[in-house]
Amino acid sequence: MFESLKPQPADKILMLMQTFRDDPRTDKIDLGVGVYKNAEGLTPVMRAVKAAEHRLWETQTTKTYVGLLGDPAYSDAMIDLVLGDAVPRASVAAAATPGGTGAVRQAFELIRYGNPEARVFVSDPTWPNHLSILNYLKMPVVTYRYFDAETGGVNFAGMMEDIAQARPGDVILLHGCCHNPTGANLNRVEWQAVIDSMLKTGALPMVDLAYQGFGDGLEADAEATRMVAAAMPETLIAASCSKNFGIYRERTGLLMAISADASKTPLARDTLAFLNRQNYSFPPDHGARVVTTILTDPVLRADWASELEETRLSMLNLRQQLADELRQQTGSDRFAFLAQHRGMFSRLGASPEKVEQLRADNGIYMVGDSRMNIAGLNSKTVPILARAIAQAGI
Ligand code: PLP
Ligand code: TYF
Repeated sequence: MFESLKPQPADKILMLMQTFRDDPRTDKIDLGVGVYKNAEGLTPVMRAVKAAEHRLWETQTTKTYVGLLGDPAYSDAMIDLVLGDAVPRASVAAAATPGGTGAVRQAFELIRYGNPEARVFVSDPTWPNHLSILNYLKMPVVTYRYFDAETGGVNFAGMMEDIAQARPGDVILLHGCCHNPTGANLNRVEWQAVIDSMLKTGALPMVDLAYQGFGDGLEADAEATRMVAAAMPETLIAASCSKNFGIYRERTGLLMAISADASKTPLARDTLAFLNRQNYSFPPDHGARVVTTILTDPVLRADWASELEETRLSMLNLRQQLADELRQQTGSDRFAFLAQHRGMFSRLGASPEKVEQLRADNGIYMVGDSRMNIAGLNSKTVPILARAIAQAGI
């Protein structure tokens, strides 16, 4: 049987990780995979995570199975973090998942299971795994215009035109904050217009929230998701703890399905449990328990939030520094959008040839679509990158 398997294209982002590792140059700069790195280029375990793990090690007496939906205390803590009091708790069904990707996958499965006709509208561009999983599940995909390469911002008029084509039951996949891969985001007024459009067409929103706390702050980054959830009769949310808790490899995510009223929640919850059982049975627990320990302990929570805030501000500083440096090096304002973008990523707007040139000539690694991980920079490498961009004539 194995000989009949077809080779699959590799994930470009993960492939780049390996090429970077294999590059012998000592002054190489990694702006590839979306992992936060501090000024020393390290991805440390957050203080509160260490403390929570220590506490768990001391107090945990069993590792027996938990439940198909994971620990209810984890769902409660995460629903509180993501949704605040935007919707009644009783209208939210939630399932722990292996990472945000697990939540995305389970959300797609739920959509396909509930409405096999549903088309999923995704931004152009979007995180490549959205497309890869949708194609794998043989779900119909429609792209909506999103990024305006001229301005580095959102092509909002194009987006509105495209999502207006949704039929009742179609799904609009939205990045809750810190759009991956572009870094360009909607403002509050634009979010409201998207909500009005979905109310008009009868489309169902699915929010992918992988970077809460990396953009404008923990509360501000959840605002759009909360607006959507409060306004729409039904909403799906795929949340990830990988980045904001720095627990990438623990695989910690949550899928939330918000119903119009609490009477629908038990069926949604049973379906989420059913879907977990079909795919991996019980979701991973360790990361979820660490997150719960942090979020439910005021001291750990405050320490976590403050370390996350430092992380966020360090990325904002790098953005500003890079935009300033590029203004000096190029004598133009055309990269000012870098300081407006939010989150880890920015799409620079360079051609694949120029991206390759930066890699070959300068050892600067960004994804082929010119997505840069801002956290891969530090105050010493910002001027090096700016000079290279200017010299390459980007
Ligand atoms: N969604 C988006 C847009 C992402 O960028 C990521 C990756 O970090 C994820 C979801 C899920 O990440 P993970 O599965 O590592 O939690
Ligand atoms: O976009 C990124 O870089 C992160 C990490 O298959 C990632 O979301 C990249 C590729 C992948 C899974 C995660």
